[in-house]
Amino acid sequence: MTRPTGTTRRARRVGAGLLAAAALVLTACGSDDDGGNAAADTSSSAPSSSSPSETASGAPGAGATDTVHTLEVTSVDFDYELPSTDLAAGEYTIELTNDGSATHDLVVERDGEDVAGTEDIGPGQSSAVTVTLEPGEYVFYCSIGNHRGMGMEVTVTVT
Ligand SMILES: [Cu+2]
Repeated sequence: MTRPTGTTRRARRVGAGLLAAAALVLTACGSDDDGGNAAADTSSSAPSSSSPSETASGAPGAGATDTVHTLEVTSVDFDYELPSTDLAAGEYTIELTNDGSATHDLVVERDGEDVAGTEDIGPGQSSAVTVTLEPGEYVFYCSIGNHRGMGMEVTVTVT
């Protein structure tokens, strides 16, 4: 009983092989017909020059990830001056320059938590701090004395 079954299986395999061979022949015939079209596609390789555009579109995205923005902030007594309070999310180097006559710093606060801050700097000095700003609301404030209460705080919206 075992041998006949094996024979049957072999027969089926042969049959499958023949079908596969037939399929290969059909495929070969089909590829011959496509040969002409393939040649046409090759000659029209000009449109494939669109690949550089794909590279170009990919470059800005990769660059944006690596870019560290510079945000120049000036502290005066008792306020901050900065180019904009609406920032795009990303990594920033905040450069604080003290144009006031008192010592100041700049602390980056989010949801009541300090996430970064510069050193305390005297008049004419500057200090930088790098921070990653995610979409949300931040407050830049001065942690010296009661400067924050005197108005040295600014809300920054990151989108
Ligand atoms: Cu201050």
